[in-house]
Amino acid sequence: MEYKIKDINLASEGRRNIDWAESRMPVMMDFRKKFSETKPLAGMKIAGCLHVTKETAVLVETLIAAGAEVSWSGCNPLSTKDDIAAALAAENIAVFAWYGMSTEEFYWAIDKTLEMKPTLTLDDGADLIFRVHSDFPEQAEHIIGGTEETTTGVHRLRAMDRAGKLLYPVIAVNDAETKSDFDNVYGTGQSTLDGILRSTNIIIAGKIVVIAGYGHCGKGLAKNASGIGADVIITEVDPIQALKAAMDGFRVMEMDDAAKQGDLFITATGMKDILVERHFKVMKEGAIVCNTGHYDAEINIGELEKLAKSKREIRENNEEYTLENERRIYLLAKGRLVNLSAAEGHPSEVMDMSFANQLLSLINLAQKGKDLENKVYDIDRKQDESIASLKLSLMGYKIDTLTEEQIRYRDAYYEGT
Ligand code: NRN
Repeated sequence: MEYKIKDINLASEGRRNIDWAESRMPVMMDFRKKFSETKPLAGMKIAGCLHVTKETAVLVETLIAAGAEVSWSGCNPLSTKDDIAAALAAENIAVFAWYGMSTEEFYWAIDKTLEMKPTLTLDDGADLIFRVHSDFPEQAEHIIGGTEETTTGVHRLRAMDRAGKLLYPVIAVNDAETKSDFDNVYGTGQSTLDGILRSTNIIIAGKIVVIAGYGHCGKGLAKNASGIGADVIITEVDPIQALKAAMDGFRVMEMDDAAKQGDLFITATGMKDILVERHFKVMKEGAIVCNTGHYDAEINIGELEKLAKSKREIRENNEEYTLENERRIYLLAKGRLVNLSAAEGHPSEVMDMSFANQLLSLINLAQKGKDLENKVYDIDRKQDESIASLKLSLMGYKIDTLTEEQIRYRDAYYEGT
């Protein structure tokens, strides 16, 4: 099987990391046992474009156990874990991913995965599905459907759907409650701080931490940062999310004001130009800026470069910019999502549910995708409930169930207090 990775000699380290992830992903391992018997993905060819991490490897090997043929690329030039890519290649899996890809190499890798003429696509950020629509529309003929992992990707696909441009149906895996209420909140809340700590080793306690965006990711991040002693400021454009931040006890203000106060800035908006020239100009000496959104457009690096009279890499994933005003600003992971570029992404326990949604969504597409329209579909709530129930029982929890009488009461309208 053809593959292109950094170094096959990293395979044994990667395999140990995948074994570690498997021990923390009981839902996926339960499904792997079940579906390796029934092979619901038999005959399916899946092109995947999603961060090559130890958790993704568990998803890839489960898709294969369920009968699929798989070809994989990473969905960010700085997020591939080379030991994991090596471990997959050593299993004869077609993987085209390495840390530090150029933009050209990034799209070359996506195109390589399309050579298999997939029947299903799996995306994180919609770069693969976009590539099919822009460069290989004829491939849509044999693609039954696709799935999308992340908020930004779903946002882009819903825009395509509204414009009537989708060439095949897509399932919004991100919007499953057992994905976004866990991965985006608890996962991002922890993995972003993980990336920041690995690249700076600063103390968070006592620091003024400015978080741009109070969506699922920003909420988890604000809770975790304040939990270890940060003084959190939230910036937002949505009045409802901003009000929630205020009621959750966080300071809320415009970025123009926060820029003067912050010690550490984290963007989690999915929007471009959150931190720009006028903000860099007023930041304190030693301010640290990073992004945890999918794309690197949130911090305007071009404007930071313009203001700098010099720069150097002071630590791995940590660049020191010295501005004309002699103040220094530190940019982490070149403005790319810091949790996956400077750390290992979310912990396995939350990816267990995100990827269970990927797995079940792909099986649904394989079985019923041909009858769907070319639009964005939400996860069926039954799927969310089944994943949550399985996760709970595997964690050793039992919960109550409604009696027949209670069900009648719930569904009736005539019974009052
Ligand atoms: N460890 C991980 N492996 C991981 N952490 C976060 N993500 C990961 N993917 C594979 C993705 C989340 O699901 C990044 C996406 O942007 C987010 O939706």
